[in-house]
Amino acid sequence: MAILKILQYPDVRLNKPARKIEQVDKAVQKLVQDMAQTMYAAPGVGLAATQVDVHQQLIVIDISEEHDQLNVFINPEIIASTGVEISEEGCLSVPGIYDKVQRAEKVTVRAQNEKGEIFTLEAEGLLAVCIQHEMDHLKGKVFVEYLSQLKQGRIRAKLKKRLRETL
Ligand code: K1U
Ligand code: ZN
Repeated sequence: MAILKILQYPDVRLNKPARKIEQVDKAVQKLVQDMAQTMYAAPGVGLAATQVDVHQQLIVIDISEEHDQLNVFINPEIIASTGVEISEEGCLSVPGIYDKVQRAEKVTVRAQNEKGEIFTLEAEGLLAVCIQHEMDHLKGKVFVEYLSQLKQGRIRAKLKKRLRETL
């Protein structure tokens, strides 16, 4: 397994839409393992392949405290959604920035698992938020892009300043 480098906002590669995975082969299974290890090490509760500069439709999520409930979503599609909820989000690609985003309250997602098997899952709470946040990454959208232009400008300036200070 390997820890992968996570792209940092405003890297333009975060805006690239991901392609469908045609075959769930050994290379995809290795990517699942590497992404899970990267997410746990960060630490985070989700990670999209886009964030590690792999532009394929693959997400890993584990919201358990014990890190023993890994959910793998390959080629995910939201097939139903209900309600509206506003909650605070964070992102490993936008470190130290948290803000409120409006999402669907409950979602039903259809995807393939790491064996290539199709499943459907109904989610609410943090899992629903996380699925929608990670699926946005696959479309090339970062959660801060829901915020006002003023806030986005401030976040960009803050992250660029932080980057200069670490060089
Ligand atoms: O970068 C990402 O896409 C992962 C992101 C997922 C997420 C969290 C909360 C709301 C929406 C999406 C994170 O994991 S940010 C870090 C985080 O929330 C966390 C870190 C350690 C323990 C618990 C949570
Ligand atoms: Zn994110």
